[in-house]
Amino acid sequence: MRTFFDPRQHDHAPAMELHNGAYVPYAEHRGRMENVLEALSDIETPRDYGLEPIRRVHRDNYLEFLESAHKRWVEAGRTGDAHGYAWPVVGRRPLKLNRIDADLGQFSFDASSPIAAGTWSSAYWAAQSALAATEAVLGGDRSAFALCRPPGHHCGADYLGGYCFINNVAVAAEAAIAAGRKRIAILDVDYHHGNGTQDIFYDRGDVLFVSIHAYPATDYPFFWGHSDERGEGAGEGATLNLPLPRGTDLASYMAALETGLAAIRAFGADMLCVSFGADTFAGDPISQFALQTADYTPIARSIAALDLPTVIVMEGGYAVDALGANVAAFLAGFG
Ligand code: OKP
Ligand code: ZN
Repeated sequence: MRTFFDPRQHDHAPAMELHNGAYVPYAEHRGRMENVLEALSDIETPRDYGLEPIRRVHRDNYLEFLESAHKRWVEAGRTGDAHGYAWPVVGRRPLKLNRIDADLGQFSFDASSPIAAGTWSSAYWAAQSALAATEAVLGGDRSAFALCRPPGHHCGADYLGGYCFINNVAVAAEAAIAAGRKRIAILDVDYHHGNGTQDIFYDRGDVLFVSIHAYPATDYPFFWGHSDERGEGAGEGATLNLPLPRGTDLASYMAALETGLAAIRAFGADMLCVSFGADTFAGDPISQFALQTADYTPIARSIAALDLPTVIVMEGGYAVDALGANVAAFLAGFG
């Protein structure tokens, strides 16, 4: 399977994140990718598809903010990474504010995603990797893998959060639609609910979003991913949330997966995009499912049995020493 990664995806290097009341080293670090790169071979760098495919997903004011935020932070006399501290929980509306701290609140939903000097470059190239994998699949490959870092599924059209800045899987889906595909299914198997992807396609009938994740009552991102969120307008019924309890093992995971796969079959997709997070692994330091490395192969085999052209996009996975093996086990299922 062709695999895409650009070395500029390493540029993003925030130092610390707010975790349970203290600043701890940033969990979504370059060592994750280094472990995966060691486990895979023949990595290709993507070509540059430009900003246009990213603008199909994200609003211009958000992209302008994201590209300039760290520079504005430095110009405001700050050191280190840009962190927000105030959020418009009530009455979020497109106010034009020019203080960097106001914009950090306006364009984010949490405090877990500081913006560093290299953030824009890495997020941009992660999206280009997703576009290269999409191009491979549109060109006839059965599947392709975009080793995206930073991940993307928590960020929406005009907000970042959850270590995510550009929604790579949404960029891939929109590129497929722009190339003439009519119905896209997105299957999100990261431990955390893909709230950004859900929001982006919530009112769309041509993109089915199916997510298997930890109950948002116990786990981040809390405010999305509940089973009563089913889409709206033309997208009514085109969102399916399958939350599972902490401690979920392969048997119960497979039962939820079969429900999700049945919905994808019924939808009649002509292409599949998978948001793959390996943070469902038993050893993940920030997650609480109980999957083992060998479990990723039968999971992937069931997904591959849909027999759809498939773009696989990397999301989370923080048990760094096992990440390469977990990714390799998953990709092996598409063999
Ligand atoms: C990103 B992905 C809490 C910090 C929460 C956000 C987790 C983002 C996960 N102590 N950090 O879905 O793997
Ligand atoms: Zn996750």
